[in-house]
Amino acid sequence: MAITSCSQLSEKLNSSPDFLNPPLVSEIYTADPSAHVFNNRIYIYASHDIESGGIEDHSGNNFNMIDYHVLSMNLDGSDVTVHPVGLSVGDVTWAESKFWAPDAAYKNGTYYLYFPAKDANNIFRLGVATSSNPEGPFTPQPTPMQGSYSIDPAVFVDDDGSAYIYFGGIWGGQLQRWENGTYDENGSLKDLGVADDPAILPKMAKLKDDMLEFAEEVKSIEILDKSGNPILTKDLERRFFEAPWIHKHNGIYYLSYSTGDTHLIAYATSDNPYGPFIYQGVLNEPVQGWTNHHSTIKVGKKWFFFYHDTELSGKTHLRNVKFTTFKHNKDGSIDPIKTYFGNDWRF
Ligand code: FUB
Repeated sequence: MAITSCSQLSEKLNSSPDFLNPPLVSEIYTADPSAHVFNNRIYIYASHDIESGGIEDHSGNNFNMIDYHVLSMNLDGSDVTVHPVGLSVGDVTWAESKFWAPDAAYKNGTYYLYFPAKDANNIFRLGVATSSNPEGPFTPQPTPMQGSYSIDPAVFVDDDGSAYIYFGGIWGGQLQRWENGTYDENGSLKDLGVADDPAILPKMAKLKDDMLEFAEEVKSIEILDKSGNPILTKDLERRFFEAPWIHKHNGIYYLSYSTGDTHLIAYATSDNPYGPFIYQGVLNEPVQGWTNHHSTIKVGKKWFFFYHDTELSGKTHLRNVKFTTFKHNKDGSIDPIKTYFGNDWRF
């Protein structure tokens, strides 16, 4: 049953002391929420988790999603709706499998859905599909975005209308296989987390005005510590793993991302959308479940943090989307969000 009002939200809150927030919907499993405000309503572009029998391993073999349903709700959290399928893997000629974390953007009357999928060669690419409605149905472009690879696209539209796509994820997300500029199945050893080398970095590119293609060569986004040194591969609690997201507050760009096997959402700041970004701290502590993936939106004066955990299923590959609020301190820092009070769920 969908949770449809704020009073239902608080009833659920009281019934599960281990969890700060209730699942947004329980009709389907949902994950990797990318939230946006369109037409005075919150739209959440999420993965649709399913049971596929895949065995849990380091390549995400248990995440075999095949379609997207957009979720939406009023600005006060009421009237939560699970929309019908917005895009199916079968509709995308180049895509074979693995509809992982999506995002969306709006420009000039069109809504754009950005998504990763594996192609016939088992290589992750990024696709884009368009619709005149925020919930779809979306019509995919016939080919992946040229020059795209890896997973977890997140599109940030700056105040001047410039749009940037951020993406990447190591291990199952294959980013380590692109370290030399072309696809190498054996990849880089850096992703193993033992090297003194600088860690593999998230990627970005400006989008063309049509929002369908990269306007420039893909660039790495530097993440540095406060002394200006690169975060190293072995620094598992700070190095980039997947799920990049950008938001802007008081003129500062905040890059937040998952640290993967240490299960944190970390954040780093910059005065430029291209970085370099300076590591600042933890944005979200571990949730229940292996993956931690999030987004942020501002509604009026309030900031909301969307995330997922596994409250409904207890299984890492069957997740449920939730949200809470957070604040920026006067100095721009953000206190770590804590949404799970059960035992630490770490490998
Ligand atoms: O949902 C599949 C993958 O799990 C996402 O792409 C990652 O960010 C992680 O949440």
